[in-house]
Amino acid sequence: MVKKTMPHLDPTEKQIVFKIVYFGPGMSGKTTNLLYIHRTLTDRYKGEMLVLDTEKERTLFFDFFPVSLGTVQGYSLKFHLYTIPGQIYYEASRRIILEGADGVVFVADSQADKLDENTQMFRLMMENLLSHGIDPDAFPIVLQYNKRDSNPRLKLGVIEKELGIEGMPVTESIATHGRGVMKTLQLISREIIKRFQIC
Ligand SMILES: Nc1nc2c(ncn2[C@@H]2O[C@H](COP(=O)(O)OP(=O)(O)OP(=O)(O)O)[C@@H](O)[C@H]2O)c(=O)[nH]1
Ligand SMILES: [Mg+2]
Repeated sequence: MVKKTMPHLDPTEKQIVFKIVYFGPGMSGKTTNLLYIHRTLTDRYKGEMLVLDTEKERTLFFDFFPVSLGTVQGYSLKFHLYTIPGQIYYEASRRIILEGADGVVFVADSQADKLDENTQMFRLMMENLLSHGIDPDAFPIVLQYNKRDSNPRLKLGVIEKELGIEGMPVTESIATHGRGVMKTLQLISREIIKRFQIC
């Protein structure tokens, strides 16, 4: 049974809203993930996609769209999907967008020379979560190795090894082809709901 004190539960509207943030370094494929999900879902499940302040293909503030997943115990279940801007100087925007997140997809760039950018951004994300009072160790995070079509590319596991973390759900993807994108969304949704049920 869901707790009435949960901030994303709205008894008046009879809906539960979860916030999923796609985090990761610049150009890793966060917006491409959202665009693919938005294209794939039928109208019944999705709201309009908002792509804010884009310059060429770089996100300057965030992308957003809502997904409706049906009804649980009379409550409509929704996911709000966001991306952050990956360029390093948008730290303040990243902090704002991460606030109130229920889970994160960390979109890593698999190109062989991107290990440092990935780990640097992952560390920034952990700091951000802590600054919002979130314990990153007990927080739903899915690590997506995107751009698996790169050559040469990072081996699976190197990011976790470099960061000294383990046990995180991992997916592989080629977001431009949609490969692995829906699987990643399913995994993070499952992690979030699992945690919500425990609360
Ligand atoms: N080869 C390849 N290119 C990809 C893949 N995913 C995304 N891209 C390309 O990478 C570039 C950046 O993708 P975006 O989705 O805009 O990246 P982003 O993470 O939103 O970037 P910022 O908004 O700057 O943080 C685009 O040209 C995409 O087409 C992939 O799996 N493989
Ligand atoms: Mg983007």
